[in-house]
Amino acid sequence: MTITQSQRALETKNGLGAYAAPKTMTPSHSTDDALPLTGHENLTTIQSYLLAEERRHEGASGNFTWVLSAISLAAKFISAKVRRGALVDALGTMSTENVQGEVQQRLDVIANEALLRCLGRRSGVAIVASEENEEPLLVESNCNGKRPYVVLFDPLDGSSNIDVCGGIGTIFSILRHDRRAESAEGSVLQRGLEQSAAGYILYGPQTTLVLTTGNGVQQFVLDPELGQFLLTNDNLRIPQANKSYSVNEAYTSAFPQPYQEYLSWAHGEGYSSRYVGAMVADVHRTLLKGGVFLYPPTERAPQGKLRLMYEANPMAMIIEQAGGLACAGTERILEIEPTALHQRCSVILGSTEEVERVTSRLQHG
Ligand code: AHM
Ligand code: MG
Repeated sequence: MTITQSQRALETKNGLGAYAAPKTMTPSHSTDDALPLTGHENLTTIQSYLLAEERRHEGASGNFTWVLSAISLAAKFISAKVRRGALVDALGTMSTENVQGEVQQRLDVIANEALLRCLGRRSGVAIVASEENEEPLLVESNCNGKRPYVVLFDPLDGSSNIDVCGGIGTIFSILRHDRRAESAEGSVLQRGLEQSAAGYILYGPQTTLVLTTGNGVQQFVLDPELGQFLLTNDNLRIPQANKSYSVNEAYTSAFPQPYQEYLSWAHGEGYSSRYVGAMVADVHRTLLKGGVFLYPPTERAPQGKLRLMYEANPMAMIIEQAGGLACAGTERILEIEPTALHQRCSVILGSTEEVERVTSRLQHG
């Protein structure tokens, strides 16, 4: 649309020339519709969204907004590296292993460093903990006790998809720093229910950031031309049901019996199967379309494979805030008392009806 066309469209929509507006406008106008540049463009950035939220909380210091802005900056940096991939020599493996004993991909390391650097320099961050580091890192200059937040993350989830141009993502969880704790790990080991915020960034055909601060779920999409995450949905809700399950079905014979029975029941009911093999991509699809995502215990991983503190907890908070359920077996994930930073748990999350179909089998199994 040309400028003249879009001006005309506005004139029709507003009943007056858009550019006649200054007469009634004062500098105190701050909402997007006070200055309808085009009337159609989405101009609510994640920063403006967070600042507006901050204003609703009396006494907010701005620290939280600052922490989120560090995460969105790191996400833009990671997204740029992911997009260029082999062109900037960012693909392939390192000669090192991470704390889980897994071979690190170059992008794992790049993403981890980006998050550590962005978060480590922000006031507000007391401790950062990553899937890639054995111990939580105490941000050095925080000993004055003024920094209130702990940030945990999986810098690049779904590493096996990196080299094949598949969906990958970053998952994060934000907790309040517990100053009574005797060690950094002591402050980190809080139940998922204590999370102040949680989110993920999916580097797919678009880069999208999904966030909850405990007040519903918001989705932002990175506009590559503006270099900004723009709000596209301020209240994502998960469908109550959908005949779709997401699980690595090759492991079926290693799952406990009730999971096997659920899958065989779903086959008879005409369910479809969708599995990307990257939790961020599989949970994102489940959130938007409904269904259930499962990573059950297996013989090889009796506690499950996914990590409680920076994979299951943040995803559980998002799914619950969107109106769904998230369980580890029959237990609500957000109520699990953690005992170790890298502890694993099994996961069943998604639409309420679909999760209940699995958990009821586990209860009676
Ligand atoms: P990662 O954090 O090392 O990438 O591993 C976690 C990933 C999840 O994204 C995904 O749901 C799962 O591992 C896939 O595991 P599997 O290959 O056993 O199905
Ligand atoms: Mg992961």
